[in-house]
Amino acid sequence: MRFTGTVLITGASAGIGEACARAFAQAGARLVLTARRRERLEALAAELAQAHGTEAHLLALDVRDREAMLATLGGLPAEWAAIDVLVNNAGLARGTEKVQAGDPAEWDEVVQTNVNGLLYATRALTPGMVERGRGHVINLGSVAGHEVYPGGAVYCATKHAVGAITRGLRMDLLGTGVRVSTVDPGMVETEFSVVRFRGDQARADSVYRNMTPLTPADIADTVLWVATRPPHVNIDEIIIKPTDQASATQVHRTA
Ligand code: NDP
Ligand code: 8X3
Repeated sequence: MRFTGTVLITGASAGIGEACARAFAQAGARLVLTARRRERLEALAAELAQAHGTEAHLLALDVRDREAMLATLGGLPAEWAAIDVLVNNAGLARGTEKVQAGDPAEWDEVVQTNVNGLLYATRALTPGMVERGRGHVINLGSVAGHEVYPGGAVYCATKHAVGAITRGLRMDLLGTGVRVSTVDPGMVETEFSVVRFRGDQARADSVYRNMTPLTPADIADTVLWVATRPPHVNIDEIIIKPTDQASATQVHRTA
């Protein structure tokens, strides 16, 4: 698949965001890569420049920082300002505690990242898309936006919110030529579970034990496919799960 436009990806330093950067680079895109860990973005950009001659603009940004997000993404240098695709990917979960035992500071982190951050990027970049009469917002939702599971109330609430924002934004942008999609994965092996379990690698590994999860490249391939449909085609939403997963709580394991 070829794609020669400019793509801005939040959370490009790891997992699905990093894989999206690789997929779009291979397709021929120019990239604006954002995350907090600048050194990871620098290493990725150097690798993609070498492999594909990819041009990249790097931004160390915390998506929860409203002022920085609006000012930085709203004021991109002229040669990077015309974003064709925004991939709203930065996100996380924290723990699986019941609400009555949860940590409100962690709820703030999850809600502010998964919901507010997505809204700030969208608010900063969609006016330019409307002005140009084209553009595409692709959100990373989740099966957690379609189901709720024990210990997942807050994370699932944020991903339900991503689904609602996706649908509402599509209505708001109707008639502008700007497309809005959500790609909603099940289990993908990334740093997601290490982050969720606060650095406990063994617990994170157990999530994917004796089953075959999706890879970040599987999701990136889907995001690239969504972005490369003809301009009159809007893929509203895709749910993509491992063959070994039937629902958020039903996973086939070989042992
Ligand atoms: P990773 O933990 O591997 O990557 C998360 C990315 O988000 C990192 O690049 C991280 O960058 C960035 N990020 C997190 N918080 C912030 C912040 N405050 N500001 C800026 N960037 C931030 O997870 P995944 O790749 O798995 O997750 C990507 C998206 O996919 C998330 O929205 C997640 O909810 C969703 N998803 C994941 C699934 C899975 O099973 N893995 C399934 C369904 C959906 P840095 O730390 O450098 O800032
Ligand atoms: C991540 C998948 O099932 O851990 O969105 O919520 S799950």
